[in-house]
Amino acid sequence: MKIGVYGGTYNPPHLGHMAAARDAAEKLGLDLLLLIPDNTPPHKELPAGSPTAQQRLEMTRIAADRLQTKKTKVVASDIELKREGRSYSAHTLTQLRELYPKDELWLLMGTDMFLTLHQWYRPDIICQCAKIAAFGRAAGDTDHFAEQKKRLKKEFGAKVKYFDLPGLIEASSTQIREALLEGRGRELLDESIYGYILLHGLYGLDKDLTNLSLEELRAASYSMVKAKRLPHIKGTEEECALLARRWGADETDARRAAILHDCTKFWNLEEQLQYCQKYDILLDQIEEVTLPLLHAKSGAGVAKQVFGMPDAICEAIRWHTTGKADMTLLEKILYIGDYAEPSRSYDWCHKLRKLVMENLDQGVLYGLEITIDHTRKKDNLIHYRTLEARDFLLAQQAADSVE
Ligand code: DGI
Ligand code: FE
Ligand code: FE
Repeated sequence: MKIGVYGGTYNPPHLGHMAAARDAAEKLGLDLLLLIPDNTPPHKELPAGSPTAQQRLEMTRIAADRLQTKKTKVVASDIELKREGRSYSAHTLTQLRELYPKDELWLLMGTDMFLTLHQWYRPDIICQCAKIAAFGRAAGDTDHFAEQKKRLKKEFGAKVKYFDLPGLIEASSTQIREALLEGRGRELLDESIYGYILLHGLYGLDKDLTNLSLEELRAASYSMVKAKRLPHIKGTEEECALLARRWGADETDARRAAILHDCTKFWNLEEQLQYCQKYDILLDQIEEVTLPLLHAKSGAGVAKQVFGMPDAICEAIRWHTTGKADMTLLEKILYIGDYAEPSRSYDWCHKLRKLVMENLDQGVLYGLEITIDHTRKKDNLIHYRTLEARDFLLAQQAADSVE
């Protein structure tokens, strides 16, 4: 296996880091890339609003998740945060060598690091444990690289590869922290990492979370989920906006409900249950043991507690998985927008998409029937609210046909 090691303070991880990581992974053909936030020395005074080590790790985890491809698995590693004191690459690489005795290790670094590598702590150990991959940040950087490569080879037996990474985003974390203080800089960050900073009020950002623009709400919500769910959330937002226009609901409310509807989807059972207990969210017997149903309840809670959403939106989120009898227009739109959104590709989606534009209730009924059918086929318990929702619409239909 080819393993890349890319360390940094990641305070915060930004698009420059991400572009370098992505390009290097591709150029080197890495199977695994480890992003390793370092341990800032404990005696160093950190400015107010600085993230904790755990928060830097969380942001690095988001970056790793966004960088993952079919070819390269990307993981944020806490190997340096777990070690006391200052982080030395020589120690980290020694540890990684033991963990991966047979694999090829590549230490990734930018221009400044590469040109000073001989002055690091124990460059001999570093060069024994890993090959060095240096990337030039600015055009012309690699001009100086040949000389340094020769020196490292002669002194430490280093194996070095270097390359230009054209289009590498020029950014430094220091610059970004300063920009964030002045309300700028988000264009230098992945949207979800900006969302994390917003949500946790880091680097002096103290936005009122109950009064976010749609753009900010998206960033905050996306920061809570994995990359693989983003196309679904974006698709649901567009489908709900379309349905809101078609059926005369408030489009912004429909968007806000969709943006937040799955924000707690990746919480595990324990996190779900703890949250619901903390905020007195009552669960029935089926919900208590059925993880896929809980994100609707906790999501509604977060929409209220964190983002101060109005009740109509929270209720739509609360009922988006099971549905219920006598749903409001917004509740129906989110319930069925979640199914009909364009990134889903089941064979029934095409029919559903047409149906919801012709007759919303018929569309909702169709969605409920599909859920009941699927749940039964998997031998799972069908939630009684789902059955009530279906029966309510069937009764309404029967009454309509009598009139
Ligand atoms: O969150 P999404 O995947 O976008 O969609 P969703 O909120 O409708 O959740 C779908 C999941 O919920 C899927 O795994 C099936 C499950 N589910 C929905 N209704 C029921 C159910 N599971 C059980 N056991 N019983 C239900 O009635
Ligand atoms: Fe959901
Ligand atoms: Fe969903």
